[in-house]
Amino acid sequence: MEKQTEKNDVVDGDERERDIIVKESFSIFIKKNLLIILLLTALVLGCSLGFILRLATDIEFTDDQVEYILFPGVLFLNMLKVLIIPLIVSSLISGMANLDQQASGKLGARAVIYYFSTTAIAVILGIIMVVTIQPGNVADDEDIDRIGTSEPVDTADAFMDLLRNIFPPNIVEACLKTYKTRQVETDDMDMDDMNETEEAVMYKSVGGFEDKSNILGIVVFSVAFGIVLGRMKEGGDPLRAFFNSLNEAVMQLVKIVIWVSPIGIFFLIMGKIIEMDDWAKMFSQIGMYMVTVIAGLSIHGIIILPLIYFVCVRKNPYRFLSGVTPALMTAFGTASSSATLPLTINCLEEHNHVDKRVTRFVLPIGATINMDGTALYEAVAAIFIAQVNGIDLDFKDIITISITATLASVGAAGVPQAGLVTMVIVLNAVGLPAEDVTLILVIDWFLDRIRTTVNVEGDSFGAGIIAHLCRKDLASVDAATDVDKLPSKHEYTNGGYDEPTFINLDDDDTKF
Ligand code: 7O9
Repeated sequence: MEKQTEKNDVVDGDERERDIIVKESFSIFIKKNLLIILLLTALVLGCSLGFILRLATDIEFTDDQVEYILFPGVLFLNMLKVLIIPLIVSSLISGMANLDQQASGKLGARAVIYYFSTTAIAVILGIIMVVTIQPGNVADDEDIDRIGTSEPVDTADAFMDLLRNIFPPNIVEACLKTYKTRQVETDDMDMDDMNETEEAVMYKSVGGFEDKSNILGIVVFSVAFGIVLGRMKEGGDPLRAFFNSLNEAVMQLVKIVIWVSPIGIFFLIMGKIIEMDDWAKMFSQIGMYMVTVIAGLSIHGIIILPLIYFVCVRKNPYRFLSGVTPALMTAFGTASSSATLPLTINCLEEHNHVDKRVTRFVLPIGATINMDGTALYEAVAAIFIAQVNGIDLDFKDIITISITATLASVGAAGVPQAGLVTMVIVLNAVGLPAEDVTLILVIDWFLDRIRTTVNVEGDSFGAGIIAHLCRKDLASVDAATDVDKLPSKHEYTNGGYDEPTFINLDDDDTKF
């Protein structure tokens, strides 16, 4: 009898324990996924409400009203954007300064290899898609609405602007202004500094600073600063501590702003859907083009990038992706990989436990130069425009498009008003009519969201892959620095370094 009760007690205890475990794991599940649930709700609600307001009611929204609807979303965007400069400066400097020269060299080299190879794969995939689907041969130039105008671009000027922006003359000015050379019409008949176009309109290159942060300049300066700081001995300690602490503080702000993202994205998506032109008309005009771009981006994002991750890391890529879902959704909602950067860093560090030295180093650079989606898009768009105009491209042209589309995606952040400018550069390179970018602008706001999502996904996988490939170098940097800093053996009461906790960065937030 007694034994029985005892047994029951044990069973009861087990059940209670299991109950507690179930409840705990449920609350952990909700806690872990609350943001994703809120973001999904925001996306779905934003889309459906937008469509309902557009289609099911007769309300004609004025521009002012659309602006009011977008307003909370714009505030959210500002909250993200205000973090970017402090975030990239402190991340890059502290990331580089906490690595030794050898480790940062290896990390950098692997990052560059990853960026170039994935971007090249994206471009090739885009070209295969557009050549097989032939979206331009079902569409007729005359039938497509054109919006906006295209500005003449001089490729050499754009390239020199890029270099000028990489090496800014003043770091404070770089936070506010970017250098840009414009082509302005001129009546001046001095032939020396004029370029003649086919319409015999005279243009003259005029350069100057325009209001836009020169991110590329800030990134390059921060990397250089971080490398030098990493090589300094004790003399660099105060600055290292300062930038580590600044970075930690900015990341705390990021954690707060993240919780505003569902509200921001709800209004951004709803406003955009209300604002958009007649969807059916647009689809009938360039529907196949949309299908080609979306199919290419999907194959790259759902098959190729995960496959590359699996081959390099041998872990489930989709599980990795689920950790960065909030960043991917924000990328879709904001159409800006720079505004998404704070979330990307947070997701990779908090959910996927990617080494902080890797995320801090690789992600700001990835957000600036690694744009797989953009490269794929530009290649597809250029060949689409050729098809619409009935222009045959030979193999040499296709190679030129691949190279310029890759370079355009790398340099986009350094060229002001990049979207259009880089597209025009790709078109100019193979002699396609530059004013035809206006054919595809109608749908650009939508395709931009998808390619931005792929851009952010490429950056995230890149960080995961590089962290995996460099894990041994990082561990040896840990061992070298931390063993030095640890108290000598006799100060331990438990007898030494049995627990190599210093190698595990995940639960040591104070390390940097
Ligand atoms: C897309 F790293 C950061 F956060 F510092 C950073 C800041 C600004 C990185 C990049 C930029 C930046 O200015 N990027 C930029 C990107 C500028 C102009 C055009 C583009 C291309 O944008 C993509 C596209 O249109 O395909 C896309 N919208 O990834 O943001």
